[in-house]
Amino acid sequence: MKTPFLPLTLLLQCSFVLSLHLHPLDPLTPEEINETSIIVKKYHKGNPQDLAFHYVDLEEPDKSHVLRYLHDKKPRNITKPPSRRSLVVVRTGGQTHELVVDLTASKVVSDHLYTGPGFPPFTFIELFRASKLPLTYPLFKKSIIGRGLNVSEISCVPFSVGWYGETITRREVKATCFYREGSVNVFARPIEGITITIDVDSMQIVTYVDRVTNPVPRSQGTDFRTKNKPYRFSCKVSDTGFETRGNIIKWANWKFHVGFNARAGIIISTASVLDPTSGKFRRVLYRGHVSETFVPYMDPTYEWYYRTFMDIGEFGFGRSAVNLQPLIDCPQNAAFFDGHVAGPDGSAQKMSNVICIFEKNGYGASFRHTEINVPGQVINSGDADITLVVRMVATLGNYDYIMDWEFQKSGAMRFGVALTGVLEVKATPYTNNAHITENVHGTLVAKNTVAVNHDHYLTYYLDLDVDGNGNSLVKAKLKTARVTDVKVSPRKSYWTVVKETAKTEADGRIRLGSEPAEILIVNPNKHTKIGNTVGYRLIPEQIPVTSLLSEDDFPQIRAGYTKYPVWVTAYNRSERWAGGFYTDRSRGNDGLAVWSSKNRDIENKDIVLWYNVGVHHIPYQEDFPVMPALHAGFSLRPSNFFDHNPLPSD
Ligand SMILES: *[C@@H]1O[C@H](CO)[C@@H](O)[C@H](O)[C@H]1NC(C)=O
Ligand SMILES: *[C@@H]1O[C@H](CO)[C@@H](O)[C@H](O)[C@H]1NC(C)=O
Ligand SMILES: *[C@@H]1O[C@H](CO)[C@@H](O)[C@H](O)[C@H]1NC(C)=O
Ligand SMILES: *[C@@H]1O[C@H](CO)[C@@H](O)[C@H](O)[C@H]1NC(C)=O
Ligand SMILES: [Cu+2]
Repeated sequence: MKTPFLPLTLLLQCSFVLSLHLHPLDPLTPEEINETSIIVKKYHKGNPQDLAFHYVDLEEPDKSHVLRYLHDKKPRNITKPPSRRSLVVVRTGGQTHELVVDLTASKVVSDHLYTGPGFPPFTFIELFRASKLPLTYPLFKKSIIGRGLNVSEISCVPFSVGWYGETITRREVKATCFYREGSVNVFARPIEGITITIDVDSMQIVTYVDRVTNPVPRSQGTDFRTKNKPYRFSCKVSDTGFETRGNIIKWANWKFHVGFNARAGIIISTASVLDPTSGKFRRVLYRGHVSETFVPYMDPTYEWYYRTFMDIGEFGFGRSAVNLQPLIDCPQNAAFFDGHVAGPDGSAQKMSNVICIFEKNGYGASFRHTEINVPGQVINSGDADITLVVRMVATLGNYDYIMDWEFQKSGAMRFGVALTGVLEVKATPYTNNAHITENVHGTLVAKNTVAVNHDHYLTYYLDLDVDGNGNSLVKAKLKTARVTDVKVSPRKSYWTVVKETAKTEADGRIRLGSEPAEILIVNPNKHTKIGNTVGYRLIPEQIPVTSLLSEDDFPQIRAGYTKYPVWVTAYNRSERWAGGFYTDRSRGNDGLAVWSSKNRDIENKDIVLWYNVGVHHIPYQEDFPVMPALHAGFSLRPSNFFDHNPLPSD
C-alpha cells in the first residue's frame, strides 16, 4: 500500500515547512494543527482549562489566488502561494470565538466573538462526559432499579436536540439510554421513556423525565456481527493504478486533489479532465464535499420529537469517519490514507485509514459496439468499465454512511452514498402488528421494537467551474409539439427541446420531476469546435426526495434547503455549509435557503450547484438488526463538453 501523505509529513518535520505544500488547499497537517493550537493558547490570556477547540480547519485561501497560483506557468515564481491560515472556533467563558491564525506569520490575525444563534460542534470530551453523567445520577439509578435492570449494563448516548422556537437556547443534549446485557447492538435495546436533558457547558443534568415504562426489547436476534467468514474481494491486484503527488491524484484522464476535514470528511478540489483533442486538462469542479445532513424522525412524542439531527454541523462527518476495514470496506487494490483533526485541546489527532482510493471494475463495458454490416466482417470494439473511487465511511451513532466519489473515463463523476448500520428503534408493548391500533410512527421490526419513520438528506456542495469560472444553469425542457403540416408527416406529435437559462437564484431552485427537463451547468463562453455550448448535466439516480414537513415546523425552518432537490447560488467563499455554520440549535437564519433568497444574478457567473440526495425511510423488517446497504446518488456527465466521446481515444 502506498502512503503518499508520508513524504510530505517527513518534509514538514524539517521546519522550513509551510511553503512545501504542493497544493494551497492541502488540509492542515498535524504540525500545522499543533502550531495553531500553540498560537491560540498563547493568545488566550484566560484560564487554560477554560479553552475548548470545537473546530480547526484550513482557512480557505481566496479562490482567485488559488487559481492564479495553480495555473501560473512553471517555474512558479511569479505568483506566491497563498499563506497558510487556519480557522479556529473555540469556546471560552461560555462564549464562541472565531479566530483566524496565520501560520506563516505565527499569529492570530482576527478574533471575532460570535453572538448569533447556534453553536459549534460538540467536542468528543463533551459527548463522552454527557454519556457517563446519567450513570451516577440518583433519579436515573432509581428508574433503572425500578425497571429491574442493572446499571452496569447501560450505555447512554447524547443526542443533539434541535430548536423549537425558544428565544434563549443553551448548549444541550438529551441522553437516551440503552440496555446492553448480552448484546452488542446497543441501539436495538432502548430503555424507553427516560429523557435526560444535559446542559453541556456546565455538564449538569437540568431536566429528568421518566414517564413510560415499556419493556426493553429482548437481546435475542439483535446481533449484527458477521457470523460466517465475511465475503472478501479475492482479485489479485498489486498496482493501485493511480499516481499521487502529495494530495494530488492522477488517474486515467483525471487530475484532482483530495482533502479531509473534521466537518465534511472528504473534500475533492480542482478536479480537471484531460481533453483528448487539445491534450490539455480542463477544469470541472473547483471544490466538492458533503455540506450537511438532515435526519428528522417522524414521531412527535416527548421522547422522540427532538430527533432532528444535522450531523455534519453538530458532530462532523470527518470526525465520525471510521478506520476502513480492508477487503470489506475497500478492495485489495485500495490505497489507504489517514486524516488529521484537532482534539478538544487543539492538538492533532490522527485518524488512521479513513480514506481509501481504488480502481473499481464495474464488470461491464464502458462502451461497446458490434458492427455486422461491413461485408465479410464482424467488427467488435469496447473497453472494460474501470473507474476510480475515493471512499470514506462516517458512522454517526447508529447509522453508517458509505460515501463514494467516483471518477469515470467518460469524464463523468458519480457521487454515491450507501446507508447502512442500525436503525433508531423505540420500545413498545406490541409483539404483533395485528395488535397495533394506534399510530406508532414506524414499523414493528421485531417483538417490542418499532423502527421509527425518518428521512435522510445529504446535501452536496459542488462548486463547478465547467471550463472556467463563468457558468450558467440551463434547463433543457422537453415539450410536446403537434405536427401541423399533415402533408409532410402522418405523425401527430413529437417532443422538442426548449432551453432556458436561469437568470437569478430564484430560477436556481428546481423541483426536479415536476416537468420533463434536464439540468445543465454550462459555460456560455466556451463552445465545442462545431459550436455547442460546453456543459455538464446532472443525472439523479432516484426520484428526487424533498421534505414533507410543514414550512412552519421548526426543524424545517432550520433545514429550509430540503424543500428543493436542486439549488444554484452565486459563489461566495463563506457560503459552504447548507445548514449554516453554527448548526447546533440553529434557527434557520444562516444557510442555503437564506443565501438563495438574496436572489443574486447567476447567469455567466461563478456559481455553485447544491444537490440533495434524499431518502424517506419507512423501515422494513429486513432493516433489523442491521440494515442492508441502501444505495443512492447522482452523476455529473459531460454534455457537449468534449468534441467527441473521450473513451475510445483513451
Ligand atoms: C501534536 O501535539 C501532540 C500533543 O502535544 C503530540 O502528542 C503530537 O506528537 C504532536 N504531533 C505532531 C505531528 O507534532
Ligand atoms: C523565474 O525563475 C526563472 C528561473 O529560475 C528566472 O529566469 C526568472 O527571471 C524568474 N522570474 C521572475 C518573475 O522572478
Ligand atoms: C451487573 O452487571 C455487572 C457487569 O456486567 C455484573 O458484574 C454484575 O454481577 C451485575 N449485577 C447484578 C445484580 O446482576
Ligand atoms: C458572502 O456571504 C456572507 C454570508 O452569507 C455575507 O455576509 C457576505 O456579505 C457575502 N459576501 C459577498 C461579497 O457577497
Ligand atoms: Cu434511515
